[in-house]
Amino acid sequence: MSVPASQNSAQLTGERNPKGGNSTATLWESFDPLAGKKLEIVGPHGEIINPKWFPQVDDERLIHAYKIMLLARTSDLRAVSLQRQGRLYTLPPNIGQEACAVGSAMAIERTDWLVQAYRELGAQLMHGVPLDRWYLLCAGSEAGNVFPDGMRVLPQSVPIASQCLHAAGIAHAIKYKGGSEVAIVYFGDGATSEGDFHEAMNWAAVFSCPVIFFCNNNQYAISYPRTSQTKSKTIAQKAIAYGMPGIQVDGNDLFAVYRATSDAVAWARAGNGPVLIEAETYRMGAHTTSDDPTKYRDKTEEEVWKPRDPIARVKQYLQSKKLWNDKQEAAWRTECEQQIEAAVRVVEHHQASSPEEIMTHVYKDLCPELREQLADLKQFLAWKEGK
Ligand SMILES: Cc1ncc(C[n+]2csc(CCOP(=O)(O)OP(=O)(O)O)c2C)c(N)n1
Repeated sequence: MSVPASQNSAQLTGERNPKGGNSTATLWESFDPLAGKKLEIVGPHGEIINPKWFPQVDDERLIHAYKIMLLARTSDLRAVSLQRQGRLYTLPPNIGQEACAVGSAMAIERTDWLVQAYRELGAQLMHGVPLDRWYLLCAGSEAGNVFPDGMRVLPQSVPIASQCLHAAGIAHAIKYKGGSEVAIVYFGDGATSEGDFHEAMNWAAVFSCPVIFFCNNNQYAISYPRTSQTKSKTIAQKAIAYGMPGIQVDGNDLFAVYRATSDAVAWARAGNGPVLIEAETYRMGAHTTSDDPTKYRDKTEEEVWKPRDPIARVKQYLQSKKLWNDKQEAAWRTECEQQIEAAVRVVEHHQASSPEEIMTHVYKDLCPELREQLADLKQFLAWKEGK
């Protein structure tokens, strides 16, 4: 189903750039976040609004990206419905952030490292992760964090921003070993208020590590709005303090996300060090299925973002170029349903994890404190079951 990035004919039409390239100005020089510049390429109706920076992407690859966005969306909606039926546990919906996930993962190769937070279903699928892994994790199984051999994907990270350090470490190792791979790490706007984010940015910049810091600025950290948690006008500008390029992009525009990430990957691969990308987007759903966004945000705000749906935008672009039609849409939606059914069947036939696995999956030998905690847990579960 997936098309490797290397098959991508993406010859960038706009000014090109990584150091040593043939260009006049880098993307980041042209889109200085301190000057209020943001990269936008395709508008809300699929119209090209900034042809200069339009990435020339192979049609097949673009259609593939659209299909993955749709698969991520339908899988997400289905998972929320299954959670409401008690068939999956608490999960963080991805809806609204598909362009961020798919557009960025589209820019990396299979040999590169994907270091995710917990809202990157589209990136996982784009990188070739089987759909059932995501459902398995939502069903509480650690098997969801075990990827096919050789796949360079880290487990989902729930401790906020900790994965930024993992990515910086991986990128440092790549550099030390003289490799040409890059690592891309995802995190939210809230994560930029954590120490781990700052330590990782500093380390990566000082040692010129090939890592792309990708911030999904979806406007909220649970109920806390982006505007209340940092005094910086943009998140992208935080890069400047660390001595690396930073760029703000329209995160609901697949083309802008892809263009910025492609340039960042080329920049990092060429040995120039890290880049920070801030993708401005909106979490259309709840923070998790345990959350109620009506308690802290206005319905009118959600209405403002609705017409900016990242999937509708790509669809309109494809249709305007006669690359996609209603018949193909209906056929792909049926295919999505079949893939989801198959993944759900895997989950429902999977043996449930034991409580011990919470600890034994992580540690080879348990220390006395953990042994004690495990004994307490078992005692509690036995009491709960009335034994
Ligand atoms: C170190 C840490 N502190 C607190 C939490 C509780 N927590 C879970 S999600 C979340 C908000 C994260 O917001 P953001 O980084 O913007 O990502 P988003 O969920 O919006 O994608 C918090 C505080 C946590 N998981 N880890």
